[in-house]
Amino acid sequence: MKVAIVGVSGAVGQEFLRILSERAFPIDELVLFGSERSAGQTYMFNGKEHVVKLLQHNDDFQDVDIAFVSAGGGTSKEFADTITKHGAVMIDNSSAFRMDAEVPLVVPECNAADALNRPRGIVANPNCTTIMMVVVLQPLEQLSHIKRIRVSSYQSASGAGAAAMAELQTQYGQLLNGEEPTVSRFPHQLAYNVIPQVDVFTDNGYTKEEMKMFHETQKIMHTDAKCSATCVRVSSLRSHSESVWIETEHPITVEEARKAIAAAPGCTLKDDPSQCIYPMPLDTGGKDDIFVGRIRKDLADENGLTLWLSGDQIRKGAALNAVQIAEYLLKHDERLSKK
Ligand code: 11C
Repeated sequence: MKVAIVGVSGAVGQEFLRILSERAFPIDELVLFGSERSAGQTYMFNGKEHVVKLLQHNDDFQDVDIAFVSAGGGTSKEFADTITKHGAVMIDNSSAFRMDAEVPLVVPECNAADALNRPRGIVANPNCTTIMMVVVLQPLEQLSHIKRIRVSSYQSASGAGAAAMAELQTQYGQLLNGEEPTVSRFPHQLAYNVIPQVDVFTDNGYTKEEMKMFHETQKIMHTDAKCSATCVRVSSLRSHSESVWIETEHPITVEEARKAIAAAPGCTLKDDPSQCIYPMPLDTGGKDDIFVGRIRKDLADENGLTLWLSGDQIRKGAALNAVQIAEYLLKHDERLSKK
């Protein structure tokens, strides 16, 4: 099995190295690709040094079976043909192809089998905020169809990449020293602040991040549920959290919801308000599951349920989900399962 990582120097690229190693993903050969800035850098993988190659339009992907790509939408669009033309499966972490009708958008806990039908050779990995929510909503959808979703997100600096995480940490240091904080990765200072904007605004007053939650949720869950989101950047470093209200066709009790979430793959129930136990980003960073708590009836809607979730945006929100897609393909894809 020959595996490529494109964009290995970024926060998600680095997480790919850790997760592939931790999960003992079967790799005979690993090739790393990056931009001119990172070409020539070296990274260790399973005790062996690997040099980052410059991503170019050539035949470097000739024998690659699976390419994990996390280098931004522009790079994904520009290099998709180069990566897939010899048969490599491109698992793309950018938003470039997510809503393309010929590209499946996959969260294995919801729609793993969609990954088997990929006319363009591409499987898209959804937006992190969407992934976390659908992993938790899927078991509730089994109890009663979810008609409407309202969500407010609390997104950490990690969503904007490694440089943004560094900027947040630098800002705290600068402010402690009485210096003017450097602001370049977010529209405003993030330290000691919350910013009700993730990504840019669209014509309807919602941001692109909020519209991703609307459209991607429908595609992944094969549902007509409408999701209305307010996405907010907060000053946690890693792990996104979300406050979610759902309206279902029939009422779901809190106990039913707790039981379903506790049994669902990819979810951990952490819900004991009497002991102040609920998920928090400080605890969920570095973990694989999405943690769920504060499950309660919605006081404003008798068919409504409300809950809180938190999960590591770089792991399940990005690299882990992509590796799980690849693991599914190794088991079920006609060509890859024979390797
Ligand atoms: C953030 N969710 O927290 C974004 C990052 O569509 O893959 C991921 C953007 C995407 O800033």
